[in-house]
Amino acid sequence: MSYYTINDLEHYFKMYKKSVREPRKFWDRIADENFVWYQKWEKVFDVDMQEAKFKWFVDAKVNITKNCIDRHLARKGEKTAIIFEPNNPDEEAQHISYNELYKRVSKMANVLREQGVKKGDRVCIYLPMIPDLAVAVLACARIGAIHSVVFAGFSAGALEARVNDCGAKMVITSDGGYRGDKTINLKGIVDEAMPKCPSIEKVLVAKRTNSDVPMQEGRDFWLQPLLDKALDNSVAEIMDSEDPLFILYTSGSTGKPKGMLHTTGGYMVYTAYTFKNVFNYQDEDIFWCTADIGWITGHSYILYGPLLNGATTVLFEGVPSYPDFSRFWEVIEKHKVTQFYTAPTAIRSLSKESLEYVQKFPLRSLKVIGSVGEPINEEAWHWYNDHVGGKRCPLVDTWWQTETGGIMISPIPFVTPTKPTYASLPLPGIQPVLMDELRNEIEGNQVTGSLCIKFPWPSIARTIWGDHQRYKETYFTAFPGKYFTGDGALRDEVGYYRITGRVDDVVIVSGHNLGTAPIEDAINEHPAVAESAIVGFPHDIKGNALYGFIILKEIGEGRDRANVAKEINQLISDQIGPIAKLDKIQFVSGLPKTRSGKIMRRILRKIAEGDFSNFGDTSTLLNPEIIDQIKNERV
Ligand code: 7RM
Repeated sequence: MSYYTINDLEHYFKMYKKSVREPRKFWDRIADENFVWYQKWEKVFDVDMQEAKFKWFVDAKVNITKNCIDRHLARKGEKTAIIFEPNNPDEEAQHISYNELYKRVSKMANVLREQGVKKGDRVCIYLPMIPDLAVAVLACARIGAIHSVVFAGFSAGALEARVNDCGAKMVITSDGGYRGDKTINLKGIVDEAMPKCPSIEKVLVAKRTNSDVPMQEGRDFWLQPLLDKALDNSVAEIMDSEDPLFILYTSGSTGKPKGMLHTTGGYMVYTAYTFKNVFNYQDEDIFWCTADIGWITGHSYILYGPLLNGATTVLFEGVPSYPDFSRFWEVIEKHKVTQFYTAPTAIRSLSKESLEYVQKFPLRSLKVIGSVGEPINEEAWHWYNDHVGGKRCPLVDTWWQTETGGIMISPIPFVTPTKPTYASLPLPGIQPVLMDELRNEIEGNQVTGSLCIKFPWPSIARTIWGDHQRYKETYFTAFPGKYFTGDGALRDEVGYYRITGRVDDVVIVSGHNLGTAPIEDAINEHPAVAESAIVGFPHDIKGNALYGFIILKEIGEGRDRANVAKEINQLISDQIGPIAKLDKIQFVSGLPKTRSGKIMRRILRKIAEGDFSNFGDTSTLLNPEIIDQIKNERV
């Protein structure tokens, strides 16, 4: 019986039980049989949930790029590792083989070493979604430098904060980047940030747009000439299993972003294992995850997970709406993509467009489709399942976090029956529990509570860079001895989980605990509503009242806003109860969102309260200009 690959439901339950009863044996076998190690571990893990200390594959020695690249060369050297699909469909796609990837990563690793980067140094990577980004990430891992990828849509202020928090020594960027019909002046943004980044010694600049950019003598270097001179083979650094691999910043509920630190051995084992099973990856498959590498989904499921399995992974530079709304479907057809992994926000926005965009393409190559980033609502689930998956591809709704490193709760395609809006069952090794307000574990089914994980898993983040206390307080204090996810969840009659949203998205109105998600679901059923976000604001009598920010679709003839507002409250009354009716309704043209589609509710809360003094860190917003607009039109 295979340990690595789960074949059917019975096999899943067997593996799951084994992983709970004998976690050491379970992870020992997976790690032992599927990776190359310089030296094996003394102990499978050494963990302490109270102190938030975790070690996996203790004292083992490994290099993750040996596992991502070198070990595939003998049998699959000519296989395509990365398909680069440019922003502009007229530009030719690139197929980078494992042999080629080895050479490119080696050259980059040699350049970094020559430029003075050493094991343990932090390197900030601020690049668009081009092959140099993948190569730079892997080159850092090859030499033991800690990469910190900053999404190329972030501002100079966001870049500066991230560089300074981790004390990066180098920035790798490009002259510019393409996104849809826009170009972004990345080097200009770096230049703006650098005067306030004293730790930076060098800036390496890749060419993408060939735009004219100023280069500062002694600090800035064009990457290509350095690569041209470098040797195309390299020795991988021997890393301890617990040596840091990367830092990735994620926004907290308060101002300062948290630099989540992931280490080497456990992250490697868990991302590889989950990629293989959650996407049912087979040798000839072409896998496409549309996330940006500046996000954990890109780290784990564009780069590390696929490459660890010797897969072919698509790296897409563009956006779903350029040159038109059929771009995703056209790319699936063009490269015969077999697994497609995207976010509900993309699905929702594409489902608002004409069906012709997707129906033009048969999409017969697809076998599995996936979703990640937020709860996928019923309507979007069905649209995705029917029109993209053709009702024949299992839809995997994958729940996980930057902090968890890899997918935690998800159907396994062709194994776990899917159920709309449910992430379904935990993967082997993951022990979710639901907790009540009194910090007691809620047993049984058909219950809701705060989602915690009661046993560590290999890819759990090890700390917040430079602030272990904050790490402990944020994740291990609310429910002692457990990891608190911050999400609420429901467990149905068969034990399937549905993630309902962040638990802080709850408002107490006249003593009633109201989750904002079900209210939003009710509102969204109104035919004129495109999207909505509900927050609470202080109210003299009720304690809190509800404020709704609502985006309308084009309003048809004979419909006015006042009527729509009335109808919305009627819908809420009917579906949830009059207690959940909105006191204030503001129609807006957009909501403040992060790139992965998460609404930044703390901003809406502030606006609803009428407190415009300090919105905290807004650098991760995709559309910061919306704040002023919403503020000015506050009701
Ligand atoms: C991978 C990622 C994490 C938060 C998480 C949830 C929400 C993610 C789902 C989901 C419902 C899902 N990392 N979330 N996936 N909610 N169903 N399948 O998104 O750190 O950026 O965000 O995202 O609230 O806690 S993240």
